Amino acid sequence: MPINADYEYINAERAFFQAQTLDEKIRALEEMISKAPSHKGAENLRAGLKARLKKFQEKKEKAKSTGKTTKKAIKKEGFQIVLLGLTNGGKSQLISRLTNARPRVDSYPFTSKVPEIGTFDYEGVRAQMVDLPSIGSEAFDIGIANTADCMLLVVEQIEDLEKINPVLSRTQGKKIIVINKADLLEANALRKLEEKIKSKKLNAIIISAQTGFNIDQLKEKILSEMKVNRIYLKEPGKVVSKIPMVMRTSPTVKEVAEKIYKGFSTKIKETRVTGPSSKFPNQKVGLSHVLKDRDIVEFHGI
Ligand SMILES: Nc1nc2c(ncn2[C@@H]2O[C@H](COP(=O)(O)OP(=O)(O)O)[C@@H](O)[C@H]2O)c(=O)[nH]1
Ligand SMILES: [Mg+2]
Repeated sequence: MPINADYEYINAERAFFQAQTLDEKIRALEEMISKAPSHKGAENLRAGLKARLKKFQEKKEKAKSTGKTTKKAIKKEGFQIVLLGLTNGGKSQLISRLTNARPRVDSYPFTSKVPEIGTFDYEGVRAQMVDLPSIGSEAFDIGIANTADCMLLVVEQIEDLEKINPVLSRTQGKKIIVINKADLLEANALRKLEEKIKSKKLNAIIISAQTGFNIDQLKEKILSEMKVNRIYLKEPGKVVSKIPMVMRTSPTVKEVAEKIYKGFSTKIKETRVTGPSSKFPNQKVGLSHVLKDRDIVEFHGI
């Protein structure tokens, strides 16, 4: 926030972040420019705003002349996780931590112009991860987030959520608040932030995309939010398969058997289960038994 930003400017900025169309954004930016502080210290701010307005206007002209939008098509394949946040929050840095994608990480605002895509691959679960352009940038498009299974709201402070929440009205996936740049906090501030999360009952985690602090905990959280069910198969007398079957809802033994034996599951003589859904290891269960995440299933007699 600029020095001595007054109330009208803050309002205009809020309108800008909530704007969903190009026209609304242009209007809000014009308002921001007219309400921006006029003193010398805010020169950079005003120049930056004008440059952004110019870009939006150019984009509008382009859209008019070609008659189409500049959306990049992203196919949803299986599970999808979307990164959302304001510019500079650390989304690009985070997707490099969590996936094989290596987008540009930059302190210059609005670096990411197109969505970056990577594969999140953790404990047998694969998901497509999309790093969207920052909210407020001309390239931002909420469309993809509306159908995502999980959203990571990447922020530097809890207050940033006020600018993110308004665009989430049509999203359906689980939301995890990811408070980044923990490495910049002193122990005391970190503890206070943790307390705030607890008292407000926020589904939040404090991380550092740069140092890797709490990244494994974040990965676990993503898995538990997506409610994946990993079913490991074991052939009698052999070791457990390393790669699980991943299912969205808790499957029955019959559903798993049908996936493997396609129409022949009735030939199974006996099923043994070891894991969270079994009362004891190697429990004998029927076809209607409901399995849980991380169960090991062994089919006999087929
Ligand atoms: N100190 C610190 N800086 C970070 C962290 N994550 C990202 N940054 C810095 O924040 C700036 C913006 O990061 P970037 O990933 O490009 O943000 P984006 O605009 O949300 O994609 C860069 O200068 C990064 O080096 C972090 O965990 N700690
Ligand atoms: Mg980025």
